[in-house]
Amino acid sequence: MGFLWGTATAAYQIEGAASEDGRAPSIWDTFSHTPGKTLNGDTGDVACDHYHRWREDVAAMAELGIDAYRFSISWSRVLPGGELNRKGVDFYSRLVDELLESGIAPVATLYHWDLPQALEDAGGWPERDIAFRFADYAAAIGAELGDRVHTWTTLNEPWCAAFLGYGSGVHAPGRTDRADSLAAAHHLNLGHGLAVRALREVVAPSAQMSVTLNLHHLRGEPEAVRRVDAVANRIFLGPMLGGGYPADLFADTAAITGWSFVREGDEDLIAAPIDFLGVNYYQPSLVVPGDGTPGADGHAAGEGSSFPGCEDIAFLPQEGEHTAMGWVVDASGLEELLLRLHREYPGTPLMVTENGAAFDDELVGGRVADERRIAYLQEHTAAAARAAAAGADLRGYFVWSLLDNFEWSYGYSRRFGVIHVDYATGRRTWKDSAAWYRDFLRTVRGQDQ
Ligand code: PNW
Repeated sequence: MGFLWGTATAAYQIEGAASEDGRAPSIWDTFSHTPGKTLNGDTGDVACDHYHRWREDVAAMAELGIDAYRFSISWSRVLPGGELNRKGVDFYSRLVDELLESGIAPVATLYHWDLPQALEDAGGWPERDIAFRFADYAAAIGAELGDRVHTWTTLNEPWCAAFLGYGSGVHAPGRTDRADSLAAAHHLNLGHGLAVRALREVVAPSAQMSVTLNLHHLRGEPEAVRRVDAVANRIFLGPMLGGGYPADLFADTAAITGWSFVREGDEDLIAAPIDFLGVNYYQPSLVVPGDGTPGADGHAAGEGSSFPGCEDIAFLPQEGEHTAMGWVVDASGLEELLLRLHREYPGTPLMVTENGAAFDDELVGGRVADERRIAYLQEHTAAAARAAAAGADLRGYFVWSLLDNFEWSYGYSRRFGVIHVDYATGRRTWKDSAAWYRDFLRTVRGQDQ
């Protein structure tokens, strides 16, 4: 497998068809339909209607000339009541066939935050049982697609699932209990390890296993950096890459939980070997001792905390250009992050599984002149290349996102796509950045030969 250039999406953000062909509700259906939870009350009911327009979307990917497409599978579409839903599985099976016929490698993520609501009703990620249900789901879908999908990612950004979902509550299911959020993180870790093992039993022996983390690249006061690093990064990196939980994490959060949910043997299960680590990067963070103002972390302020034990640490605004998310544009953070991983976790191949930016795009006369996005992608692909040249074992880079889509609690107000979507009609229009990416890939390939 050579270097993979690609684009990424996620099921709830693009598919729509929320109650079609036997799909059951997920926590994001419930959350987005709860007044006040998403901007303008936006939901993923229709989204980009990718469920019906997938053929057109794959054709666009072929025109872009990407090597690989990173998408996620909706758990509640394929296992709505615990039994395999043939129509739901067939959707992904057709998508995978079309990708392969177009010469595009499918990179499938099992969990991009859309937990079946029935499993949340049974307690959700703070309950241990869910890790085993997740492994059952992995085995079931792996048996269906494993002959054709050779690259698998268990979880997308478990930090967001645990701490935005159960800590600050700005993501589904919108719960705000710090002890629960730490238990959720552990059960996501456990689910990951169990799913890797379950997949290995049913998919091709050569299949690549991975997990994707949104690692926080931290700068600032060293003790603040250490503490945020523990609960944002090493809480996952440690156990998943075989080093177990960091001792400072347990000490820092002792007043919140006694971690009794970590049982003997769990760390061995979580450490199931993976073939590469997926890294999602958008911006660095600047942290210093602070007064614990909620929302000081630059994320929307919920009632709870998205960094348990770090309530007295402030996330400072950073100098420079900002995207429509309010995120600073700083590609040096990506280079430094990749080099840190190379240093601290040697021998773990890396893949940038998401990188991109939302800007206030305007569709004028059939064109979106998104030169700031082009500049962002140029700077970040260059930063990734510098890290690779300095020794990081980088295996791929995926732009977030192929299409404008449902940006979680921001609804449709934030546009990350290289392809513009008119939500009233579903119509797709290439932004200038899509043409840039196509030309960039042609140039890169020319240099490879
Ligand atoms: C990631 N944060 O989300 C997700 O994987 C995508 O689904 C999403 O559309 C994309 O990045 C852009 O936001 C994140 O608060 C959400 O640090 C929040 C954070 C990071 C990533």
